[in-house]
Amino acid sequence: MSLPQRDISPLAGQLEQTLSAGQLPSEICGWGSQLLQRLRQPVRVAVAGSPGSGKSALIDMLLSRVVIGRSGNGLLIDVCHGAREQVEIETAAGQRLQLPGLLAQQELPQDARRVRQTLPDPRLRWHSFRELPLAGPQAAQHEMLQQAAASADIFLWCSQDFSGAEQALWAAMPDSTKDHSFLVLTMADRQVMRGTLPAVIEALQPVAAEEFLGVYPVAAIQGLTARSAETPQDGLWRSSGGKQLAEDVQRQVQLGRASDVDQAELLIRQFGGTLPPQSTPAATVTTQGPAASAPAVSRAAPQTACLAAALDQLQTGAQAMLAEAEAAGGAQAGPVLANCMEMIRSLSQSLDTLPAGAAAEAARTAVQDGEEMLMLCQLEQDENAAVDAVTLLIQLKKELMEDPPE
Ligand SMILES: Nc1nc2c(ncn2[C@@H]2O[C@H](COP(=O)(O)OP(=O)(O)O)[C@@H](O)[C@H]2O)c(=O)[nH]1
Ligand SMILES: [Mg+2]
Repeated sequence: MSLPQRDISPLAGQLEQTLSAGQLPSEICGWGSQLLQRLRQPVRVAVAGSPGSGKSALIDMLLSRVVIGRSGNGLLIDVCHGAREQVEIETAAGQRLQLPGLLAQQELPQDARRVRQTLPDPRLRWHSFRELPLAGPQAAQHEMLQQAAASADIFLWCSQDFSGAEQALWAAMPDSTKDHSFLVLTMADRQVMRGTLPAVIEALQPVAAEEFLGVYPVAAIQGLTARSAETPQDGLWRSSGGKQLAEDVQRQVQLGRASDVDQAELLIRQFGGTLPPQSTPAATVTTQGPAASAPAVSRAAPQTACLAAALDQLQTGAQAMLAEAEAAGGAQAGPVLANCMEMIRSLSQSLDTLPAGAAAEAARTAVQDGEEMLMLCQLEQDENAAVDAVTLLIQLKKELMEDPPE
């Protein structure tokens, strides 16, 4: 479950101004520029491993749909946010081809060298994925990883056994990368069948504790099935190991973001700038005040007034419920969940009254997805589920505010 993320572009703008005012000591300047660059791009998640280690399946699972599939075997693949589903292919001859749709549906040219997939998935605004295939001589893999360390914030290392050769490659990575990375034991279902999983985990635990945030056994095919089924299957999502990994990666993404925001605010305060008005401390549920998003509502076109009202109601209602759910605990979960469901249905009705258009369509999809997630929450009926459900509403509101249907 993803938590709401605040719009940090005003803060980035302010930081840029502070930097360009030229009053910063030179040693701070480099740091400031790097910080600005990080604020302006999504957190970059690299999914690395040998061919066939299950990288594509893992990314598809995290995207809840088959995006890569079996295509692009052995290629470097970026999956990023974009207005439409599109595949950009770079060939060895330096050609660039653009094809609409998903990589999984494409026949790639023989000499394809790298691929960039764009998707209008709102989660990709906050973090992008890069599939990083590791093959060839150890020295070449080492070189590739060292370069990748500079262009990725979080690594998911995919392997069935994290062999000695892999351990040697990872040992040479910078600590700053190790501190934000996960060891993913892929194809865990096979190991479960063979009865080998507990022993493998036990053997790897010490190295994982030292070199990663942890070891995560994942059965990606099952995880994807759970996420993409018509009736979402929370039990399977959990038991596939996908839920834990997805949540922990999400947490890292947010921690990284919050720390960048803190640093930017510190730098601006220290060097004479004023912070943008909506600048509040780190991005958490409780710091998301209704005031923060109010201007976007009032900018909405008249025909979206009913939507704006619905969104406002969503925000107010959600926050009240969140406070209630936190205070009252499990006893209140049922009514809170029912209330969330009602709110999202009324939002869905408001969207139905909007004129047709790509943005309205995207909003409908977002609300539909939200509805599905809520169904998932309802399966649990406990305090966490209630908090998740309300968080989801706040997140949904945030998404709709960022991309309001015209
Ligand atoms: N049983 C099982 N098979 C998997 C899993 N993940 C991937 N596979 C299969 O393993 C093969 C290689 O996976 P792929 O994701 O293409 O590996 P990549 O080369 O690292 O991208 C494919 O046939 C997948 O269907 C899993 O969790 N369980
Ligand atoms: Mg692959």
